[in-house]
Amino acid sequence: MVQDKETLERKIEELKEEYSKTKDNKKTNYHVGMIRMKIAEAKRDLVIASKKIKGEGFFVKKTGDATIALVGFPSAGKSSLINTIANTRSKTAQYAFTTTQIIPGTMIYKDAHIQVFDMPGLIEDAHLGKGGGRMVISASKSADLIVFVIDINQIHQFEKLMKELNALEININKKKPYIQINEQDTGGIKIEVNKSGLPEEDLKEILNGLGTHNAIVSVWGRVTDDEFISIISGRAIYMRAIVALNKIDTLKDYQKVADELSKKQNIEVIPISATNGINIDLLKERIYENLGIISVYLKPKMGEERLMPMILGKGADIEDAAKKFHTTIVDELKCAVISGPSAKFPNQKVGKEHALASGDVITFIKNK
Ligand SMILES: Nc1nc2c(ncn2[C@@H]2O[C@H](COP(=O)(O)OP(=O)(O)OP(=O)(O)O)[C@@H](O)[C@H]2O)c(=O)[nH]1
Ligand SMILES: [Mg+2]
Repeated sequence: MVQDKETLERKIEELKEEYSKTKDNKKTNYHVGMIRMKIAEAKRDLVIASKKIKGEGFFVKKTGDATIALVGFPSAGKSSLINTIANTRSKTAQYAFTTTQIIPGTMIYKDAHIQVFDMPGLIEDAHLGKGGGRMVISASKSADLIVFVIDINQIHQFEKLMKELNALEININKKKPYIQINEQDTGGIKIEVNKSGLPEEDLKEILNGLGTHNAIVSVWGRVTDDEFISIISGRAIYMRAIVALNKIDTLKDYQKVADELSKKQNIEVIPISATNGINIDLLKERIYENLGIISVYLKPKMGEERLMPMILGKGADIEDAAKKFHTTIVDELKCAVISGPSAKFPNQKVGKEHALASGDVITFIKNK
């Protein structure tokens, strides 16, 4: 049954009241988790009931080797930044809500084509769809890395941003705890491994509450009850992010502010000025590094000058490079000749499992 807006708003208020009453009682851990889940669901229904949100299920076409999203409050300098790092002209202005659509651009760094999305500014309650917030967050989810753009004079906005993302079950810079659930026909719930930090009883109750009654379960990492629910219901999202702390030209002691923010929030912070061009190369380098990519260069034949760049994931080996180049070459591949950072000496002969490094030059050698 679809409930109307007023009913849902009332329901959320009631649940919040119940939540605040039960919150501090340790024995009701599971109950609290369930209330929070119900609140989250009611909020989602509210968004749908409001029908104000366009672009839900919004799709941004991904191109290039990787994608980043510039996310922040209005006037933080997102558009000024995309204009500096990418080949785009996105409108900038002193007033808020200058950007109303997602503007794509391309940043080229070490031959990698990194797609950049300039987003409309987020505001409080963005997760409820305010100011098109859900569209922005939903598009950000498709990125490989989020770059939070924060005005150094407004650093309190960082926590607000995290709150908006957390409300949509997006976890930032957290490792996803490994949870294994093998459903069975009978036998009840058997917990084989429990490194969650939660009592076994709580795990069982949550699983029962979500309709799993027979299963062999292993939880390999620490989780809260909310996170456990979020993961097993398939809604949890894990994303990497860094902070571009902008407008440092307006504050003398910017490094101290950057260090404090980084330490407090446990996130990498790069102090920059988008309009004055300070630390822009450093930011590009940190984006590239945090994307976990490497740039290697294929040389078709020994002695040839022409090099073809190829972008791979960190940890890739010769065979991965061959696969990306052409699927058929893998079967014929004998070895490779490499020069560069991963080679012991120029033109070293290496096998298929040789791990590559950024800047390597590779020539494939086929079986005759
Ligand atoms: N002093 C200073 N001003 C900046 C810097 N970066 C951006 N600005 C100014 O801040 C204002 C807002 O910049 P925008 O780039 O439009 O901000 P935005 O985050 O795209 O804003 P919305 O599109 O409204 O979300 C403009 O007047 C910019 O000139 C900077 O590094 N230093
Ligand atoms: Mg803008």
